[in-house]
This record gives sequence, structure tokens and C-alpha cells, in this order.
Amino acid sequence: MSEELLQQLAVCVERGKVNQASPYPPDMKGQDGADELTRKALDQGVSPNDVLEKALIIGMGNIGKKFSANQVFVPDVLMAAKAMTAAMGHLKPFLDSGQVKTRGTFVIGTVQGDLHDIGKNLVCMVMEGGGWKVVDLGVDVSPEKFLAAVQANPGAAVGLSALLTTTMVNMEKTVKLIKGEVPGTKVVVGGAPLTQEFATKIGADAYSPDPQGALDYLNINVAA
Ligand code: B1M
Repeated sequence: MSEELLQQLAVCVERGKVNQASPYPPDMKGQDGADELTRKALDQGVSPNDVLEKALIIGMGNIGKKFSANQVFVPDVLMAAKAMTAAMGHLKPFLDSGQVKTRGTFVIGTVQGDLHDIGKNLVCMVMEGGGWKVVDLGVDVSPEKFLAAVQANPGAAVGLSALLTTTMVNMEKTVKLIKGEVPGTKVVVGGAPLTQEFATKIGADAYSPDPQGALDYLNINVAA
């Protein structure tokens, strides 16, 4: 019974079905959404960890893979993230009390001089959906601010986003400062103007053209 409930919940996240009142997606109109199903699962005694691992992460993972394959688009990911957020509201007390184990901490921001945050926010959503605690530093983040966040979150991995050819150069300063002060920190970079060649040149550990690639890399190379 609870397995069926978790499967339904995963579908709600993947399809972006937030709650019963939500008219989206039209073919699920009137049905329970991520909000109601998460509450139901917890009330039935399903552990918060199972809700996260066996439903929410599965649903976000599915949409992330489809997005990487160009089978769905930005609005689909945003709706999935909205459903995920509704579900996470019920899990928050358990997360805050440490009852739900996260895969690690991910510090992310758009680099200095750059105000673009739509792609970076998608990465945040997919990482959170993948079971990571996300520390979002926002936009126009200096190398020193990234470093302070890494020092405040021991063991954290870092994500840098840039959308401008003029600001991607600031990634190199950030990677060098972090690697110099906290050796061993894994740094993933992404953003439209980037290439694997550039990422390798500046000493980043990985480049990903999309959020799912960043999650996959960190799950394999850093996750607890
Ligand atoms: Co700007 N802008 N913009 N802009 N803007 C671009 C990027 C541009 C390509 C437009 C153009 O000229 N054709 C161009 C850059 C040229 C270049 O350098 N090569 C440009 C410019 C020039 C500028 C200004 C300089 C314009 C001006 O003022 N003269 C200015 C700069 C401001 C600044 O940052 N200092 C500027 C301003 C703005 C707005 C504020 C108006 C707005 C940003 C709003 C916001 O983000 N809140 C804006 C927008 C919206 C765009 C476009 C239209 C869309 C960007 C976007 O959100 N894409 C863009 C043109 C375009 O791309 N069509 C453009 C959707 C988003 C989902 O994709 O961010 O690539 P993206 O993220 C992807 C991947 O790259 C990846 O995952 C995401 C999902 O797949 N990804 C990661 C991103 N980060 C990642 C990190 C990872 C992994 C994957 O790991 C850590």
C-alpha cells in the first residue's frame, strides 16, 4: 500500500502535480497532488527518509533525465520543483531535526559580476530534489564569499554558474581560491558559454551542461 502511495507521489513530482486544487497537469485534475500524498504517507507511518528517497528523489530524477534529453523543457522542471517544494514543506521538521539524512551539502552561486540566476536556480532545485542540502549564495558572488561558505560548511561541494563570457573568467579565481584554501573541495561548473575544455583549463573537477549532470557527478564522487 505504502509502495503504491510512494509511486503515486513520485509521479506527482515528475508531472508537477502540486496539490488537489492545482489544475495542472490537466489529465490529473481533481486528483491528490504531492502535498496531500506526502502528508498521507507520513500519517501512514512511512519514514521521512523513504518519502525522500523512494518518491521525491525518484520523481525529480526522472524529470531531470528527461530535461537533459530535451524531452521536457524549463516550465516542466519548474512545475516539478513546485510539487517537490510542496512535499518538502511536510519533511522540513524532520530535516531540521536531523532525522532525514542528506547526501551532502552543495554550495552554489552565480559568479562575480553575473546576475543571471534562472539556470542556477534549476540546478538548486535538481540538487535539492536529489537529496542534497543546498546553500544558495545567489548572484554576483565573490570568490571570498564562496570560500567563506565552504569554510562554514566543511566537506561541502561547490557549484559555479556563469552566463557571460565576461564573467566566466571569474570562475578561475574562485576555483583557485577554494582549492588553495580548502584542498580536496570538489567544484562543478556550468552555464551556457562554458565548455569542458574551459572547465579543465581552470582546474574545476567537472563541467556539466545541465543540472542532472552536476547531480550525477556529485552523487558518484562526493555523496555520503
Ligand atoms: Co542576459 N545575456 N544579459 N539577461 N540573457 C544572455 C546570457 C545572452 C546570451 C543574450 C544574447 O546576447 N544573446 C548575453 C551573453 C553574451 C555572452 O556573454 N556570450 C547576455 C547579456 C549580454 C546580458 C547583459 C550584458 C545585457 C546588457 O545589459 N547589455 C546583462 C548582464 C547583466 C549581468 O549579469 N551583469 C544581461 C541581463 C539579463 C537579464 C537581467 C535581463 C536576464 C537575467 C534574469 C535572471 O537570470 N534572473 C537575462 C536573460 C534572461 C538572458 C537570456 C535571454 C536567458 C538566460 C537564461 O535564463 N536561460 C540569455 C540569452 C539566451 O540564453 N537565450 C541572456 C535559461 C536557463 C535555464 O539556461 O542559464 O544556460 P542557462 O542554464 C542552463 C545550463 O547552462 C545549465 O543548466 C541550466 C538548465 O539547463 N547550468 C548549469 C547553468 N548553470 C549551471 C551550473 C552547473 C551545471 C549546469 O553546475 C554548477
